[in-house]
Amino acid sequence: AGKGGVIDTWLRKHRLIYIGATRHPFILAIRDGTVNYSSFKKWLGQDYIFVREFVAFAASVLIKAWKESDDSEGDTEVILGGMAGLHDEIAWFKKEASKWGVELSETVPQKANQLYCRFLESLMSPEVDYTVAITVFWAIEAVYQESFAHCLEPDTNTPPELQEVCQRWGNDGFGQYCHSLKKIANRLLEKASDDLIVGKAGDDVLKKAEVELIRVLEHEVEFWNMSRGTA
Ligand code: HMH
Repeated sequence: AGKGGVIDTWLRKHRLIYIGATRHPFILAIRDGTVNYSSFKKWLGQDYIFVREFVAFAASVLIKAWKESDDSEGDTEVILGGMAGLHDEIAWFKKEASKWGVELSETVPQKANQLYCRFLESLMSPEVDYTVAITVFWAIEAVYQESFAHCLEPDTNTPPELQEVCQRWGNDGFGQYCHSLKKIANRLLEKASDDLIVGKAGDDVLKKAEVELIRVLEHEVEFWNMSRGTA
């Protein structure tokens, strides 16, 4: 891969869908202060359901990292740190839901959410390569990091009551964590492309990682669409 690694090469190649996921009208509405609060509440309830599913996916990635190697690179610590973050996030969702009057126990997953969760479930299988799974894991976290960090830039009109939400994924610590995940993914993708050169089975892994990355971006767009009530 060229400079910046495999991931940046793919993001350049699939730029439009990446922009679609990280600069969605729902995010732009938060950023310019025109967000519809019923959309926000819908997103909150649906994302809580998604995050619970995402915890199980994270656990499956952790197991793959642990099986993969001697872990001299410290992959499991990074993933475990992410899981600790998800633990906080679940508590935060409960607090936030009660603040906004969203009844989580009565929230039912909508179609786009169900499809996204089903997609995650398919990737929890032991047959799915660690390289593919960590690429997906990075992409899911990175979309939220990019999206919410965009709402915290100078000269935005993000409403004060939504600043904390944006901080959750837009803060520097979360940015660092996403960077660590990206480094792991790039390292493994680089290895898969080296395997390709020496005639080992790297082609399948690379192709699948790229395909699943695009699927993540598509699911993220659908997820935002659902929150806005356009899907
Ligand atoms: C739909 N994508 C969705 N929800 C999230 N909470 C994240 C990504 C980031 O964890």
